[in-house]
Amino acid sequence: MEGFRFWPGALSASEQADLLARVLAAAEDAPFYRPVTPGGRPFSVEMTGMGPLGWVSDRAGYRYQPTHPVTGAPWPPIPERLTDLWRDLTGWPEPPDACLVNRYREGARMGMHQDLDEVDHGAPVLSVSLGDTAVFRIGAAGGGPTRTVRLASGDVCALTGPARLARHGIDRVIAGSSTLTPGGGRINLTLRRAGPASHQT
Ligand code: MD6
Ligand code: FE
Repeated sequence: MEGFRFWPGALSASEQADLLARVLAAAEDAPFYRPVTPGGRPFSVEMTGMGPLGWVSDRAGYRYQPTHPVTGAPWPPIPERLTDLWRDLTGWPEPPDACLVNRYREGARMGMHQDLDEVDHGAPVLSVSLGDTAVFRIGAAGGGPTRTVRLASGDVCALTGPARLARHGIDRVIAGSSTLTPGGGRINLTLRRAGPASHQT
């Protein structure tokens, strides 16, 4: 699919371990929590975030906000390694202002969706996978056939240009496929430009 970019093995084993340690340290201040859909159904995925804005979902809807919904504190900063990766791989002129952190434990999955809550749908979304391999499903924004891509620990992919509004989700996570995460499971990081570009007001 044009605009779907994939960099398998972008992060070495030591880079993965270093990044995971930084994310878990951030999650001590901004703990993983389980959001609910606007209809009140709990997600099977646990979430937290880093950066000026974080994506949240609750009875009031989906949105980005500057504080953690449980602690009320600002989100911790995005590690520099991730903003460097964003710059090097996407070439986007502005740094990411949100990094959503998804944690998949036994049986967690994510239904097909489009990422629509960002102001500028022209900016890419960059995804970094850590831990167990996921079966990622993707299809065109307007519907039709879908295909799957396995996302293993250290793989990076992006939705850019014509694929930015592609429908996508996680069918399942293959338990035991990686030993990176303590207690198993998968952590996915998605870097975004959520708010308006800084040259706009
Ligand atoms: C996940 N990823 O990999 C879920 N969104 O756990 C996403 O929802 C996603 O991988 C936008 C762009 C890339 C993604
Ligand atoms: Fe998404």
